[in-house]
Amino acid sequence: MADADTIKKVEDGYAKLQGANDCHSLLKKHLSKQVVDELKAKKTKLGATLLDVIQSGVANLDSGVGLYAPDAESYTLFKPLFDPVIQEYHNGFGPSQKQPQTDLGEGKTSQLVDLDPEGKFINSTRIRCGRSLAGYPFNPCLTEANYKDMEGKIRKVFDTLEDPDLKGKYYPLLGMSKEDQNQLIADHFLFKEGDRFLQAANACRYWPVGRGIFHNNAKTFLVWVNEEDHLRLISMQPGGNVGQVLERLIKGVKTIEKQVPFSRDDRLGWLTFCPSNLGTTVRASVHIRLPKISAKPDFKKICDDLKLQIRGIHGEHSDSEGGVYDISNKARLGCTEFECVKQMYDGIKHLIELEKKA
Ligand code: ADP
Ligand code: CIR
Repeated sequence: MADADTIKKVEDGYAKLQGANDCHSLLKKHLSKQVVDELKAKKTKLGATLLDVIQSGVANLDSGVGLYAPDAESYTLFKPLFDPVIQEYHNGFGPSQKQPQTDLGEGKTSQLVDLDPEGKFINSTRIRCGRSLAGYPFNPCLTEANYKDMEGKIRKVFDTLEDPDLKGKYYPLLGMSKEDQNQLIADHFLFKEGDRFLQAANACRYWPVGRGIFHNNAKTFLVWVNEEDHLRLISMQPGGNVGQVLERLIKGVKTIEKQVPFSRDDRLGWLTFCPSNLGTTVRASVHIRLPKISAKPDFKKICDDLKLQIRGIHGEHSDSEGGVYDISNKARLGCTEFECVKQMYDGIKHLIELEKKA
């Protein structure tokens, strides 16, 4: 059972959220007094409490989601909070629904012809998915030894990659020069440092131990190690050839998953630290210039209706620069991986048509 101090902090957090009129997170919306009272004393086997779940959204009132799962058990123990958040984020995925079988889109990538063959709109295309190593909890419950151990395991796998599209080198954050790190971040290859949402979730302990990036020479296949998720597998390249980007990601996922077992839940699919990434874990995005339609007041509504999410040029919680937006599928659960990519593909095709007509 959670101790009195923890319970008090949960109650104070609830009061803070209630008093914050400019907070519009899913956490605030779904953390009712009834949910607080039902869950505030509970503790997972690894010792995670409701405070661990909500503390990022309490500290960051501008959160969109506002909660994280410290371990896999949290998704069931704190279900009365997670389920409505999951349902609202992922297109109504209800408590009795199940994530379909994985379908990355093998054999179907040729359907995804270049969205912008003349190179007028799309700077680059990126598809990423997250994976958690089976047998390890998420960030707040990991020890320094766990980080080292996990990094060691995955480095061995990187060493076995032979395919010319995939093979490359692992660069640990520990020992990387600030200059190299900042350049990789500025070029959109590496995760940023000091994310306040992750820090408040207690997800950056022992940083930079166990954190790093693998990439091939061309920086078109990359793997982030131990940032928000244990692994983020990424395929990206200049232009709008979504089919090529997906083809490379499929190759990478299939090669790596043969060697490492990943955590999958029968209902929630591939498990991730943030409930927004559950299921497929796929975010397929383009960096795109749509100067005419993006200037319209209803641009966000157009994207919402297409089930697309708009981010800024440096990822989540950043702003657009030079009229370039990051537009991706929003939902990742209740659909297949291929459907997530197709959601982005069809939506972007439509946006380009609107831009041409405007
Ligand atoms: P994630 O996509 O893993 O959820 P972020 O939104 O923080 O995380 O984005 C991570 C990085 O990937 C950022 O630098 C972002 O600009 C970059 N990125 C995302 N989509 C694209 C894209 N289509 N082309 C180039 N870089 C991209
Ligand atoms: C928020 O609620 O805004 C942050 N905690 C991020 C939520 C979704 N993004 C993510 O998982 N990368």
